[in-house]
Amino acid sequence: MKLTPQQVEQFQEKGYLNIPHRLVADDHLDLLREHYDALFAKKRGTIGEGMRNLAVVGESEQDETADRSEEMLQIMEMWRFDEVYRQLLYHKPLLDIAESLIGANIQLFHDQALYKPASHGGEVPWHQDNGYWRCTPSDLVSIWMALDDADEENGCMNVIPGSHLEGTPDHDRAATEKGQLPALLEADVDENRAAPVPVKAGFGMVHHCLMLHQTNPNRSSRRRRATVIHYMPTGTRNGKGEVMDDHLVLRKS
Ligand SMILES: O=C(O)CCC(=O)C(=O)O
Repeated sequence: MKLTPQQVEQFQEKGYLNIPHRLVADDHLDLLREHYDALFAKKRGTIGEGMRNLAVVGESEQDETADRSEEMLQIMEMWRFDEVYRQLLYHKPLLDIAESLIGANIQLFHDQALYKPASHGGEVPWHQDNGYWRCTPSDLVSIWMALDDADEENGCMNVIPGSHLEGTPDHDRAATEKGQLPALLEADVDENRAAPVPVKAGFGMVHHCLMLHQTNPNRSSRRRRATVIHYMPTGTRNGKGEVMDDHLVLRKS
């Protein structure tokens, strides 16, 4: 289902949209959860080879003395490891949303799974996605889909509405009161403008790559599993100025 003109307008004004319809049916959601858990279980012992803990506090991710008590686990490019996630890239309801926002020539930038375990799930500081990517033109959009109900207690997205219209702030190495988070960047924001975006399992939110967002630590007894697909219009250039024509074409007009 394409977004309505009002929904597109809301996205253009705010830089994100809490998508009001389900993205996957219950049986599809179950399958995504099952494959997600299996991949995280398989990669648990292989930190540094496919799964990262973005919440490591120390001088570097490899630092042996680093504090790893918090976990914000990430598997990049789920689609390369799992057929169910490869098929998700072509899932019509998702591509219809992307098409409503960036047109019918759509390539994958990348996908990822982001897992905040219960009780000790780490934070993701304020950032713009393009603060990392540096793509041009900065027209990428991301669909963040909840595999568990995500709310303020277990670390749903928080956003700064309208921030995608305000340029690119500096991004510095992120730090918590415990020390540096070597994997993450952080931008300064006015938190008085922040708004939470709670999302039910099987639903999602879509955001612009210049919209500032963050997620809080998960101190609840519920885990928070999510998967994100980052879409780009064909012809987008990476941070080195190269057209990314080797990325998967997901839809073509
Ligand atoms: O899932 C999270 O906690 C962070 C997600 C995020 O930063 C993103 O999708 O760009």
